Amino acid sequence: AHRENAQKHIAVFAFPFATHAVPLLSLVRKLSESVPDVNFSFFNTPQSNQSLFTKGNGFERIEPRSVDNGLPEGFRIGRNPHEPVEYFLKATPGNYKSAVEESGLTFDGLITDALYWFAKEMAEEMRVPWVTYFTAGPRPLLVHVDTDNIRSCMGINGPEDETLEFLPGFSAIRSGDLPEGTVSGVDSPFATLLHKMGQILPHASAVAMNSFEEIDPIVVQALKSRLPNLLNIGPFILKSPPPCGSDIHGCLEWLDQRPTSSVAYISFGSVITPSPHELKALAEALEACEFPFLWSFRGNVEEMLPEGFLERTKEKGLIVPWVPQLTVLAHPSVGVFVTHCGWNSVTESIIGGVPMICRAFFGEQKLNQRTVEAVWEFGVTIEGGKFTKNGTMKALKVILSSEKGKLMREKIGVLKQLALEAVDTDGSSTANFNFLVEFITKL
Ligand code: U2F
Repeated sequence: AHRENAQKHIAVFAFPFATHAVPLLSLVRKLSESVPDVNFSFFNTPQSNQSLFTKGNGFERIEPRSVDNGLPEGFRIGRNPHEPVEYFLKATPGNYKSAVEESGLTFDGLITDALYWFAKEMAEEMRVPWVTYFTAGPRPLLVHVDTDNIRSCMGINGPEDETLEFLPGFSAIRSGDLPEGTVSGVDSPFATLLHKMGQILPHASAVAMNSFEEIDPIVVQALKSRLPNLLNIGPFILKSPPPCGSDIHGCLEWLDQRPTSSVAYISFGSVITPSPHELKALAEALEACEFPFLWSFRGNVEEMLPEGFLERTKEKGLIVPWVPQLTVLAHPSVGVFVTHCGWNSVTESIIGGVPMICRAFFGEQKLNQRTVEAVWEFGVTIEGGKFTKNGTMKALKVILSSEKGKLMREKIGVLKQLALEAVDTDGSSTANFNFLVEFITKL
C-alpha cells in the first residue's frame, strides 16, 4: 500500500477497558515521535478517548476516532464491571469496520490490541501489515498461544492443583492459577476471544508486548519459538510515561515524612473493588498493625470502610482516590504493595523495587500472583486467597519486618536493574523498539 509523496496513515484499534488503551496510546505516541511522516487514527470508544485525549500534549498526528460502544440505550453501569465489556464485544468487529469505512481514509498499516484477532482478516482485506500489542506479561501470552496444547494435556475442568510440568518455565504453576477460560469456563465469550487470539497471533506481522526479555527468559524463549516476530519493548512506561502523573493529593509529600521501606501502598487497579467484607478485614488489619499506609481508594470511603476508621487512623494513613502510582512505588518510603496483580501494577512494582502482597481477582492476575510468589519469590499471596484480618497482618509483617521480606526486596531489586537496562540505549527493549520503528518506516 505504498503511496509516493503522500503521508502514511496507520489505523490503531484500542480495547477500551481496564488498562489496555493507555499503554497502546503511549506506544503510538512514541512511534509518532520516532517516525515523523506518519499519521495515526486512534479508533476507540468516545468515553475511553475522552479520558485519554484530554490529558496533555504529545498527540500531534494522532487523531482520536469513535467506535460504537455497543451499549443499549439508557444502559447504566451496575455492580458487574464486565457487563459493558460483554456488550462491546457483541458490537465488535462490526463497530470497527464501520468506523474505518466512515473515516473514508486509506490506511498503510494496522496496529491493534492483541485481543483483536479479527484484525488479521481486516488487514488482509486492506492489504496492509498487522502489528499487535499485548498489554500483559509473557506467561499469559504463552498460555493463550498454547491453549490447545494445555487442554489436551490437562483436560477441561480437571483438578486445580495439577502443575504444568509440560510447559517451559511452568512447573510451579497449577491449573487453578491459569486465566479463567483456559481449562475451565471455556465457552464464555471472553475465553473464545482469547483462544482465537492465541491461534491467530503467530500470523501477525509483529507481536509487540509491554514487557522485557530478561524478566522471564525461559518463557520468552518458548514464546519466540511460537511467535516469529515477538518484540518485547517494555516496561514501556519507562520509555513513555503517561501525561497524567500529577500529585494533586499530596501523596509524595506525605511519603517524604515516613521512614524508609515502612509504608504499605494499596491499590486494586482500574476495574476491581474488593467485597465489603474483604475491605473491612483489610482496614482492620491496617488499623491493628503499626505500619503506615497509603490507599488509592475508588468509591465512598465513609460508606465502605468501618465506622470511625478514617478518624482513628488519620495519623498513620492517607486515603485518596488516585495516586501517581509509578512515582509512589519508586518512593523510598514504600515498603510493600498490596495489589490485585494487574500487569501494569506488577511491572511498576518491579521498577520501584517493592515486594508485593497479592490478592488476584480475574483474568491473568492469578498467574501473575503465582509467578510473583513461587517463581520470582518477591511477594506473598494473601492466605486463603482473600483478605482476612489475621492473614493480612501476617503478610504485612513478613514483608515489612522480617528477614524474608528483606530478601524479597533484594530479589526484586535484581529484576528492577534488568528492567532499567532493557530500556537503556543498548538494551534489548530499545533494540526491539527500534526494529518496530524501522518496520513502520518501511510501510
Ligand atoms: C487490567 O488491569 P487494571 O487496569 O485493573 O490494573 P493494572 O494493569 O495494574 O493497571 C492499573 C494502572 O493504573 C495506574 C497504575 C497502573 O498503570 O499505575 N494507577 C494509578 O496511576 N493511580 C492509582 O491510584 C491507581 C492506578 C486487568 F485487570 C489486568 O488483569 C491486566 O493485567 C491489565 C493489563 O492488560 O489490565
